[in-house]
Amino acid sequence: MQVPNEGHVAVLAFPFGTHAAPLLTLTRCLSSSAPNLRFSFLNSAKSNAKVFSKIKPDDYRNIKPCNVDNGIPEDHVFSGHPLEAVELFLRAMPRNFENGLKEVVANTGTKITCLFTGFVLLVCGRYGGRNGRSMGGALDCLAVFCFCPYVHRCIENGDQTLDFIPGMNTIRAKDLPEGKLILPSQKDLKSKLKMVLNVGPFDLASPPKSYSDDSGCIRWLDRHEPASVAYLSFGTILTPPTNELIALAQALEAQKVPFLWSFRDTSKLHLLEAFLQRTSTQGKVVPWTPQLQVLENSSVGVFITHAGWNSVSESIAGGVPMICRPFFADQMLNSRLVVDIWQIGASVEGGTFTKSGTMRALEIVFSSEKGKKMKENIGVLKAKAKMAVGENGSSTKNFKTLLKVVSG
Ligand code: U2F
Repeated sequence: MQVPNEGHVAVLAFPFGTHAAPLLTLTRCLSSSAPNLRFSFLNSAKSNAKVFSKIKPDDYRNIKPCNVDNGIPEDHVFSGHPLEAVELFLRAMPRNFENGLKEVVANTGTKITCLFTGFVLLVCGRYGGRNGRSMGGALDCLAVFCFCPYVHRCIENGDQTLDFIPGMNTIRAKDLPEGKLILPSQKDLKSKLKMVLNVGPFDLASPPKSYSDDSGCIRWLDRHEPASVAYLSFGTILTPPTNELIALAQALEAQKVPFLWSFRDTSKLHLLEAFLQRTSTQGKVVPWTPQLQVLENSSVGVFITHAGWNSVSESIAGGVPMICRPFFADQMLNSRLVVDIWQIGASVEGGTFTKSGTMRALEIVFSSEKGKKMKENIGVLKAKAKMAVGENGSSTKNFKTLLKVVSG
């Protein structure tokens, strides 16, 4: 086998939610186009095991998974808070990545020629990396992160729009990601973002060849009328609170909408026991779906989502309008893009699921002129996305530039 010897790219992944998987997809695209480069994929052991288990070793010959410390002390007892592991990992940063980088340099005897990160990080620029690269979710979200220190100084109330940031005049302060942000100064970051290359969606460029569907979701969907089914999923981290789960179930039952529900936290299913019995022929509730293929199935008419970036992108690729109920991080901003800017979805009145608000949102998407327009708009966006990843598309061109930059 050819030994990669023309450069060493260190890819630093954020091991929570659906961050590492799309970063690995991009790394695989780069590595197959640049077989002479060596890629080290630095990530927590748990996340590395998960994302690499989904691909065949032949598909990542020049990528080596490298595990970094997850920051969890040996005798640690988890309190049950959903963000505890994230907090511990962030506390271990950047030391854990620094140690990981030292280790891969020592083990391979090759210094790092490019640092490629799944999130904005302070370690760029050290360890011999002359190229610091970053990728994340929506470009608008990255723009907001870049301006964050400035934004927080300028806003007076949540409804104020961000018209002091070029191109963001319809985004409101309350759409911004909350919480702590690890950011260099605005001046420092601006000097690093000399080039912005928007690439993807890669699933449209090279759709996965196979998928598993243990619960028979696609067979079930195939039995339904075009654009008649509501698909529900809230990603890989969260489950809506109990009152909202009940309101959602009541709305689906009252509207008699066929539904496919990816219900992650099965320990909460007992809360909906009576509903599940009454609706056993109307809907299907499963712990996991092949979401990409679900959204491409012509029977799906709406996606009820938390507006995680991958879900939004996959819904656009499938041409399915959304009902957004964002919870945290970039989800408010993504939802605002979907609902108000691209007009390819609806929000729920009051921002949380109630029976009447959800019924109204379903009516809008399924039966109103506005809903028809959303379907048209998402069709246009899907076509643009397809064009972007086509032979002469913007993503393809940007990818070639990125390849040159990464190859040094
Ligand atoms: C975090 O988001 P999540 O991981 O919770 O949600 P998504 O970005 O929407 O990604 C969910 C992925 O899981 C897949 C689905 C998406 O690729 O296709 N999936 C599936 O295949 N089957 C299922 O039954 C359910 C999901 C974070 F919370 C968000 O705010 C960020 O936007 C996001 C990306 O950075 O990461």
